[in-house]
Amino acid sequence: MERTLVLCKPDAVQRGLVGSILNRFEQKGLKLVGLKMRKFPDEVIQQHYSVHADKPFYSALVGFMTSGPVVAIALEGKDAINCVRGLMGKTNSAEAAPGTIRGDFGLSFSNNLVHGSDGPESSATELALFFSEEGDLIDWTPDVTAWVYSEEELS
Ligand code: IDP
Ligand code: MG
Repeated sequence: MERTLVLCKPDAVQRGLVGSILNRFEQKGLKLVGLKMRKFPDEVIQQHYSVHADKPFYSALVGFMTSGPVVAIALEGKDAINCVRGLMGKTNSAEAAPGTIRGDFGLSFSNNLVHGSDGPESSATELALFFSEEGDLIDWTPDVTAWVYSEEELS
């Protein structure tokens, strides 16, 4: 099982799409293990996007991500990182496939509704950054687990 970080960006919160977005992940069978709404401090967002610090869009990106509340979601499941990236769709929402979150709900490159970790290292770092307090992440087993996965997949 893998864990990954999703952020519902300020455009998703402002447009009232948090429930629809969370629903996609829950319907897929991914387990919700953390949920937090905050206006995250500049330093947290700067650190989160530090890999893009030398890009021309970096300051606009940080400005956008601190322009309003963000909802951070921690998800767990088989191959959760790739799974979430697939459900999100391509970075440029105008090009994202129908059926994906960006493909169904957006048209913008920058205001593209969601962030998802892109690998095991980034997911570990990002989860530690956004869910840093004791008790932020919950270990639990949904009763439906045995129906989401086969016995073999769970062993
Ligand atoms: P990702 O969110 O699909 O992983 P990244 O390349 O990691 O895409 O870029 C991080 C975020 O920065 C994007 O989601 C988008 O909001 C923004 N971004 C990336 N490239 C551009 C660009 O060329 N113009 C404007 N914003 C961009
Ligand atoms: Mg990225």
